[in-house]
Amino acid sequence: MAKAALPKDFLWGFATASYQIEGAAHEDGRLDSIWDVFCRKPGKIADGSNGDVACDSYHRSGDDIALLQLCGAKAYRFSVAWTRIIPLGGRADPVNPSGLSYYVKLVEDLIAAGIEPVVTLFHWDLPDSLETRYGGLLNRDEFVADFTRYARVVFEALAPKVKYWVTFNEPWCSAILGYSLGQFAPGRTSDRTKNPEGDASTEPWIAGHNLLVAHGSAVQVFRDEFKERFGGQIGMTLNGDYAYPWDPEDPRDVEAAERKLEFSMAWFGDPIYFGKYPESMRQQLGARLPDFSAEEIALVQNSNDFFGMNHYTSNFVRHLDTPPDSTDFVGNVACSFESKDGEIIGPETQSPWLRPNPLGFRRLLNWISDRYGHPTIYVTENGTSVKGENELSVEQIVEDDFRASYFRDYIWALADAYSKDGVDVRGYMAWSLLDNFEWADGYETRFGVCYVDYEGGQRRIPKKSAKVVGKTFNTLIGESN
Ligand code: GBH
Repeated sequence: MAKAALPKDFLWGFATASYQIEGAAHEDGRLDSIWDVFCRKPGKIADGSNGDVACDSYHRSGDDIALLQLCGAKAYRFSVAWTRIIPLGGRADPVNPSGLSYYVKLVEDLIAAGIEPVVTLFHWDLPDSLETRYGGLLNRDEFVADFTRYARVVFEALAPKVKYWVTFNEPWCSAILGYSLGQFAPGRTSDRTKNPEGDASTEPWIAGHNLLVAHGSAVQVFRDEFKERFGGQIGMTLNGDYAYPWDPEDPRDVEAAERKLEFSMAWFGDPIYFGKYPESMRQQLGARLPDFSAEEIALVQNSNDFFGMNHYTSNFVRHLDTPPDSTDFVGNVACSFESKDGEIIGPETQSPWLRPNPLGFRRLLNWISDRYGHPTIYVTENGTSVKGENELSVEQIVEDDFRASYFRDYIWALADAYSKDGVDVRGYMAWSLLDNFEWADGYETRFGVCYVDYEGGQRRIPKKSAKVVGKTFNTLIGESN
């Protein structure tokens, strides 16, 4: 059997997202995104915080680049804040030159430092004016046209220098957390204790559909107007947990695990690679799942140059004998961290949904590869929080052995998928370069390989894991020589 190894040109580095790190929320023309507004609502964010200051990366990109260099990173994935580029968001609204120049300089500085930029166009921070004007993601024609124009403006400024593009980060989260559970902006849900508005039985599927069409439309612009001139690749980034059957001997659990994967990954993957939603979703959701028109399919099918994958954890999945609720979004299954045999999937972290299970990562890479005909995959996020980390002293936080072994194990699982299973995975970005605004969990949950002292002048200190990521890649890439 082949030895675990990665190729010389393997692209590895670290990832962040605009609202989680930039701060400067009201500077240089930036206007509110739906996250600024969501954070102001009582009870939405665990510690009552917001992204007004975050890691202040808007003023400290030099520090961030220095950290990337220290870590030996070859790549940096960041996202562009739509509200900096077109503060009001719409296709007839003015472009904000100072917003654009922030990202132009960031890209130039990264390249000067020998670091490849990987740019995400949308990591959840929709201009709020589009939400209030026409319902944001729920309005297909307006949203698709506005996103397409925004994408074109960013391509025009950055395509000469940026070779890796992600349209949307985790459309599943935008749709389910934003329109079903109401945990993320805009917080719509059928749960009337959380929001007077929303319909979890229909809106997530409409939002998801419109995200797919907007992705397809932006990709068409990229391919027609930029790709030939400047080169580069574009794709969508999906999040998915791996699903093991709760009882591997029970075919109904085996099927349930597969269905769970389809409801998360294949919801977006199948339209892009096959031009239709998975059968299991159509069956359960019926007409609540929109149909693709011929025009939409022409945009969506074959719109990935690569498969972008975010992955953190795995579940045991069990079938249910009762019919699905109209608000179900997992494929009518029960998920747990314990199997029928009492096997625990992995140790606890600070995030209730996250338990390390490196084998699940290898399995999911194989699942994607097999289902979609061995596409090129870039892992655009992978990482962990650490139980109780925020309660520790700085001296203890930087000795993050738990996170360091998470990365070591997951990166070896990735190398196994590449060298033993033949998965065409060419890049990996650890989440995250910095401790940052962890959405509804605020600042209490840390995901960074670098500690950020929010109250202490934004001091950044690399943790042990920052070095371990680089060391692990250097070992695995060294093996291939
Ligand atoms: C990523 O999503 C995000 O892209 C990134 O911005 C974020 O900082 C990072 O995760 C760490 O959280 O609360 O039980 O309903 C990862 C996928 C899917 C993880 C939804 C949290 C919520 C589960 N996310 N999940 S629950």
